[in-house]
Amino acid sequence: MAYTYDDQNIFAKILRGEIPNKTVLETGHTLAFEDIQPQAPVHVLVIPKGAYVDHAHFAAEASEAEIVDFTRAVAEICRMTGVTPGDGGAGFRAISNSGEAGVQEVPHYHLHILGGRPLGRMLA
Ligand code: D5M
Repeated sequence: MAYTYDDQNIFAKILRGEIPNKTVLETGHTLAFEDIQPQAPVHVLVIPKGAYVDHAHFAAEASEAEIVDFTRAVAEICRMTGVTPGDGGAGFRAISNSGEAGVQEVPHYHLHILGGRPLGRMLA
């Protein structure tokens, strides 16, 4: 599978510092910032710094260091924002919209972390 990455997407611009963001956590390979249209009291977007379109692209082409860094950053953000179950939090949901049917608006891989309120049973 060949992936085409649009380097003019809004998260690429955030990574280049061309537009501001409210950073929650930055690590070597990962950036996390507040969603501009929050759907819950905690709504953080986690993105790899590398140019990946979606989860499949990231899983196929990112290095193990990038994948480990991203995965651990997600856990750290949940801890920092107080949503981790068993660590004082009531739980969270992590969602990655992918492609047209998934209504992915920004073509740079991102995980939404939602929490801080009861999220209901259904995903969509
Ligand atoms: O959703 C993309 C998400 O990205 C959506 O929840 C709004 C958010 N967004 C868009 N622009 C910005 C900026 N500039 N800062 C922070 N958050 C932003 P998806 O459908 O998953 O692609």
